[in-house]
Amino acid sequence: MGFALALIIWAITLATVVLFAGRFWWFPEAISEHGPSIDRQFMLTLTIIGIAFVLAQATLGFFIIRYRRRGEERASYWHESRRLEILWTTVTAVVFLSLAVLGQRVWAKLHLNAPPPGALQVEVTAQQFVWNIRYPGPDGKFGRTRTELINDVDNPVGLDFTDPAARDDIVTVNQMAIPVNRDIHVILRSKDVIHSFWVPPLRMKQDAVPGLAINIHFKAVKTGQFEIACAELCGLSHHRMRGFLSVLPEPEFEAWLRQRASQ
Ligand SMILES: [Cu+2]
Repeated sequence: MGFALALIIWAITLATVVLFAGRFWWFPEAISEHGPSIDRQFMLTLTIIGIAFVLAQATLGFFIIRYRRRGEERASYWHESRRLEILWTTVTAVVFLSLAVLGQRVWAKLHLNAPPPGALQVEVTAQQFVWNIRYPGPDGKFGRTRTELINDVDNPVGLDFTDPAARDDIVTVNQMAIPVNRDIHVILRSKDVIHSFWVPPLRMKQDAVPGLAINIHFKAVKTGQFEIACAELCGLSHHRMRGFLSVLPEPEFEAWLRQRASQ
């Protein structure tokens, strides 16, 4: 029995390693400037915990065989080794804290630093179960909004058209376009419950919280069509909350924006 159990544990360990190392089901290609540093951090963490996992499971199997029942066991009395306890607690803490500090650098650069000056501003307002995307229009200023003007048919963010700055604002539903190679500053809001703005190829995921305007920034360096998923269970139709992100060359983006403005 001891042998069989050890072999099963080793087989599961091997299968797990093959699944991860073979990358049969992996992330989509990163398209943002910061994406590779997130992927590097992920691989570093995965490699270190992978080694710890394999060592722990290999040792577990070994002990199961080494100390299996032979019918001649005798009870033994012993006390834990304080030196060993201190050693492995310290090693685990050092590895864990180092990884946390390294990861924090990447995260803080994105989430704690202000968006670079000149970044294109886009407001994303989540609601059950769509993404409302707003651009400030030619004046570069978001116009005033009032909650009592919100109307899901033709004014989803409640633009107040008595404010001249609001008249040229461009609002789309589930369709977001951004220019490639330019800093983008997204102001994230929610009208009802907590949602989460997630574009996997951007390596960017951020909760949208009612009552808060959360600022994130990123730069896409590859063009293409991508999906905006909601990564926070937000209601019965959460799975249908799906937007589209087009990363376009600057002239095409300008044309896209002009076309939206004329609608
Ligand atoms: Cu949602």
